[in-house]
Amino acid sequence: MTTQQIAQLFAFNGNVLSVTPYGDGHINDTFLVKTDGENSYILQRLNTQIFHNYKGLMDNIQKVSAYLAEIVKKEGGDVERECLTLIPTRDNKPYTVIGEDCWRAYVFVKDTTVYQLIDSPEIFENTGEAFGKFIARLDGFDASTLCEVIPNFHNTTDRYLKFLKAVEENKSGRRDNVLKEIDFVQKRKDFMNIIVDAIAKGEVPLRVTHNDTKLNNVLIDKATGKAICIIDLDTIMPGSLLYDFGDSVRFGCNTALEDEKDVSKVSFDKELYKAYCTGFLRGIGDKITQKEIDMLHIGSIMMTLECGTRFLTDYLDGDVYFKTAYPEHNLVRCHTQFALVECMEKASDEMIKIAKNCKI
Ligand code: ADP
Ligand code: GN1
Ligand code: MG
Repeated sequence: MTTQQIAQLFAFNGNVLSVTPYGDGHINDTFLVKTDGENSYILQRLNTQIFHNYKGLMDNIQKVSAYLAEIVKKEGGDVERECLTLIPTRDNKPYTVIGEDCWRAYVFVKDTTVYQLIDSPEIFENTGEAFGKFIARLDGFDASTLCEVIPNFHNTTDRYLKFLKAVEENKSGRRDNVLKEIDFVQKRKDFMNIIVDAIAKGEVPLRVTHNDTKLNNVLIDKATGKAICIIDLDTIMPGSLLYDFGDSVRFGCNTALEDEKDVSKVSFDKELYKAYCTGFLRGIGDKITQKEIDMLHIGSIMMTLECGTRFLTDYLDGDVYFKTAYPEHNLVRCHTQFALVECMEKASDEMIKIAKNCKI
């Protein structure tokens, strides 16, 4: 079936005029559907190789979106712009399965943009506030009703073991190219246990978290610069706030793109870090604990190290997880992440001070 035919299966208003590839996600295939009606729509093919339990995933999204929509409604907000709105199929199902693929659709939130790179502290502060608020709003949501879409997603102890397995198996035959990178991770083996251990000891709480808080997963209103809608809810599950905070910092405080080939362009922007901390702490309000504030810099380094290690693992496995545009793409991504880890390690005393001073 063509994407045009698949689009016809959903209860869109108006006739479908065009279906074109859209966005920069690494996992799903996203299309923009234009119609002769008032709205445009997002059509997505979920990556079922990664999201085996797409039923559980879609249940999570429905529950969380409905919960958030109620809150936004009570606060007098605009639900269609501030929340993801799923469009059912014409036979009223939340998604449709065609062969091995699962397809779903959302209202396209108009007059917004996403950033791959940011240099405006103000917009980044707004983003931090939106993600902080997102966690605060979900504070009362019963985490036990959510399925764990990808088990051990941010369990960095487990990520380290998976990395070792990939090194050992060397499925791609590329191991000898990356001995320096392998050593980089191995030197940080103990560090990778810090958050996992803190959760196990009850020092850091498990919450309902987004788990994929990079900048292109939040829609920014073109007119106001406000971060109005958090998208890509596929990985909503119990997790730590340190993961959500850290992943935004990983992506947003890097002065280079995630796949910049010239690593000398990578640096850690402290002004943007301060902006994100300010916004995030304002958004989350009193829901954050002192221990979490004290560990925000660790979350940032951890998510960057985890992401670089995942890119390296995928490179060793033969590029089977992340979408790649050319053979060394995962290695290029790994290099930007490891360069950023080094910058953050050097800046960590300042990062601690910044978080302390941003506390309200
Ligand atoms: P992936 O999981 O592959 O990253 P996303 O759900 O993040 O997929 O979608 C990819 C891109 O599509 C986003 O970065 C954003 O630019 C755009 N997008 C997704 N949903 C919407 C929406 N409801 N309204 C406007 N743009 C959207
Ligand atoms: C993937 O789907 P997308 O592009 O928003 C990945 C994240 C990584 C990110 C790196 C389900 O996010 O975990 O941090 O790429 N999502 C999944 O850019 O693995
Ligand atoms: Mg995304």
